[in-house]
Amino acid sequence: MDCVFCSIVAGDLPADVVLDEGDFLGFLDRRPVFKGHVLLVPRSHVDTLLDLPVELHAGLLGAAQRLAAAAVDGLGAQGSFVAVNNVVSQSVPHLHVHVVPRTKGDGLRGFFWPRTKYASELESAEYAARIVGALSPAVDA
Ligand code: DGP
Repeated sequence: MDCVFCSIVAGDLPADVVLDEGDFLGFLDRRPVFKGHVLLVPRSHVDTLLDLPVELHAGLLGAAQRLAAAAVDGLGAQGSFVAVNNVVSQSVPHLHVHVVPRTKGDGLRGFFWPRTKYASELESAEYAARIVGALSPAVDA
């Protein structure tokens, strides 16, 4: 399969690796939102978060949490933005968690997430009900 992140995992493409552990690899995004922006990937190829096997759920979140802490402790960021694009806005179809260092006044606020409003409490309740109706049961890891 021709996957750029699989090539980085395999060592066939260079990357600035910051986390190299059992099931996961973390490396610098080559086009960072801010310097120190990390991409965290599972070594085994899955396209999106929806495809991630349950046994990797906790490990992925734990690694993302530690990278978010390292952005603060290592880079002096005040916080971070942790995000996953699934299909839409996803340019590389190998699951990757963005860990972006954030500091107040860095310019990202407002640009990234334009907000809307519900027309009524009935409409918001309808949206909530549709999600609840489609939600799969929790699975024990
Ligand atoms: P997304 O748009 O959410 O799929 O983010 C994909 C990111 O991957 C994007 O910010 C640029 C980064 N990227 C793409 N190709 C490479 C690469 O070959 N090396 C590195 N380090 N990052 C890459």
